[in-house]
Amino acid sequence: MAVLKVLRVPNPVLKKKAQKIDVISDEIKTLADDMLETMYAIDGIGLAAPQVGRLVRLIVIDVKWRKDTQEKEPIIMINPEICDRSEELNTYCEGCLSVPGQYEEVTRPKRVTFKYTDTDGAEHKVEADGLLATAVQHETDHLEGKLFIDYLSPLKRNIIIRKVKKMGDRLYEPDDADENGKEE
Ligand code: QAP
Ligand code: CO
Repeated sequence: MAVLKVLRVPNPVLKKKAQKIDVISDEIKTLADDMLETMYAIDGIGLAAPQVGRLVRLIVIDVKWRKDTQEKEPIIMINPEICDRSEELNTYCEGCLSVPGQYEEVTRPKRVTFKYTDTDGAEHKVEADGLLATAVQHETDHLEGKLFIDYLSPLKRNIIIRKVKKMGDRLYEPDDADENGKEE
């Protein structure tokens, strides 16, 4: 298992469409495990393969994870697909490991039905609302090269990209920001 490097905006790989997975190889299973380890290591609840530089249709989600209790409920989804979206909408303040330290409200369908294949090759169909519904939409967007900041105005988006660029490769723990001083 390994913690992988997470690409950040404006890395062009994040704008590319990911390819369907035909064979659930050991390589794919290892990638999924590494993505989970990466996600937990940097406090995420969702991660898509393109974020670690792999353009395949694989996402991991754990909306149950709590750092304090170490409670985990990881879901690995291969070739996830949203089948149905509710007309009712919901607004959630979203973040993304590829857009560290930045959070903005995004409005999406409140409930979705989605399907995916698990690492044993079994198909699942799930109806979700709440955080899981938002997370699945956010992560499947990554497979289409779409980020949550693409729902914002170009002005807001550019400001966010500039801020992330300025962070360079630094980690985004609050302590880090303090050490390096000067916000502009
Ligand atoms: C996507 O996002 C998501 O900026 C997953 O400094 C977003 O895990 C699903 C994170 C909203 C559902 C609702 C972001 C961690 C994690 C940061 C994440 C940061 C540290 C984001
Ligand atoms: Co994201």
